[in-house]
Amino acid sequence: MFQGLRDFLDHLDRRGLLAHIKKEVNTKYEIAAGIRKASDTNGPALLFEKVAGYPGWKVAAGIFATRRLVAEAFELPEREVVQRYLEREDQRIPPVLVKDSPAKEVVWTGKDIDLYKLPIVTHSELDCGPYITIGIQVGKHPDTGIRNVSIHRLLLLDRDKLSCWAPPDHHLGRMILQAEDSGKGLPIATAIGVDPLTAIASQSKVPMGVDEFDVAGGFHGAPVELVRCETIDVEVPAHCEIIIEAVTIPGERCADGPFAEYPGTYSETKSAPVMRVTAITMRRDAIYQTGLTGFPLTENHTMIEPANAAAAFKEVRRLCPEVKAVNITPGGTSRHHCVVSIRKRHEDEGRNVATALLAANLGIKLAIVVDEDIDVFNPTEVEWAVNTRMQPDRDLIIIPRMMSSTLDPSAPRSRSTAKWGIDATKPLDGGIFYDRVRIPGEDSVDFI
Ligand SMILES: Cc1cc2nc3c(=O)[nH]c(=O)nc-3n(C[C@H](O)[C@H](O)[C@H](O)COP(=O)(O)O)c2cc1C
Ligand SMILES: [Mn+2]
Repeated sequence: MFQGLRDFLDHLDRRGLLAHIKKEVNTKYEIAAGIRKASDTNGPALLFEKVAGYPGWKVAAGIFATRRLVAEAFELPEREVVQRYLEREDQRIPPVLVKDSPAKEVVWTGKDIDLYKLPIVTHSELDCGPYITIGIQVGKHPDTGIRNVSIHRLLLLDRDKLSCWAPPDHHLGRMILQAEDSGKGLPIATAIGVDPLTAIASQSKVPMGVDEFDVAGGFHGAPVELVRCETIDVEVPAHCEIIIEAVTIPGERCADGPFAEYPGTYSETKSAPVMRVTAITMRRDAIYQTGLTGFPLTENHTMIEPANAAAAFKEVRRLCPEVKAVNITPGGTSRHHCVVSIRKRHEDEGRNVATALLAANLGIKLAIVVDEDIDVFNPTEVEWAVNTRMQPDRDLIIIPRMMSSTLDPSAPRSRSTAKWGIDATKPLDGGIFYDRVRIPGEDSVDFI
């Protein structure tokens, strides 16, 4: 279990999964290009030790650049992450409040607040500016006071001003609008450099009214330690690196975008809430953290994938108790394509599973159902099943016009898409013509 980003970096270092970059790099594109390469080559997490224009600062980047790095946060092999996620997601442990935090060693308030002193990164070619991309935002519901934890990009607007891209279909966006209805700003704290399981728990699909720190506690098997902010009534992880305290300005909006989004394409310019920073506190030797969103895989895929796979698994389990494995695949942006393997007991069970996944409002656009002998994580095996066990006129299901959460550029209207399901399971009475060829002893060869 890791208390903060630092412990995790040490762990990655010991495992040979952290590259220390001594070459001086620029915050414009160069750091992001490094993350791009790490993701594309299944490479290590990155620690940039010399950043042009920001003497003394280190930037941790691509900490979740690959699925393997996410698995390291759970200290598990990649294939065991979803099962652990399913076991722990509902074993909630509430956080505890502590008095001291190293992230209070330096305190900037009033005229000392200056976001330009942080090494905030510009990521992709057409991005409209530098964004804080991987802080966790903590806010409290204006009526219930229940905390919400999530990740939203923040565009740097001024020394003490940031945008916060939190649309109303996300809990924080809804809370901003609810506070605005009564003419109030919403206090929002951004903690940069939190422990990895808290960052991943922020992506859990729990309903509004569930504090994601409780989920993080379940993942840790112990309560997350929180500390109070200096100028707003919000608590953040005590072992983080940097805390940005802010309040949204009711009614104020700014242009946000273009921004390289998770489909691997750009989002149009949107109108985002603006917040005023009331304090910045940090460790004396704080490490800044950035993450990439863009063409898959990036951290906006790897971090969200376990939550999506766990949700899909639960959905399938409702109607088919013999679910073997679920893969929310990278090419479907870790959101929209799902491959599931089942032990089917009825000829048409695969069709029910596919349509249930498409109807479940999980954002799944394509559901492929295969038998238990197919490894859902192996694209060749899945394609083989589609080739040898599926006939398009019989086994393809197309559902026109469904509501969906998607930034898919091919969508005919915002948040609308057609969906498709593929039943690539073999017939129950298929006999040896459908069986996968095997050679006795193929699993125990010891001479090569
Ligand atoms: C690296 C990363 C960046 C993200 N950026 C945004 C963002 O800018 N805006 C947004 O609405 N969601 C973003 N998300 C997704 C939300 O954080 C996620 O959907 C979260 O579960 C929402 O929390 P909620 O269920 O409490 O609304 C991002 C996720 C990750 C992993
Ligand atoms: Mn939430």
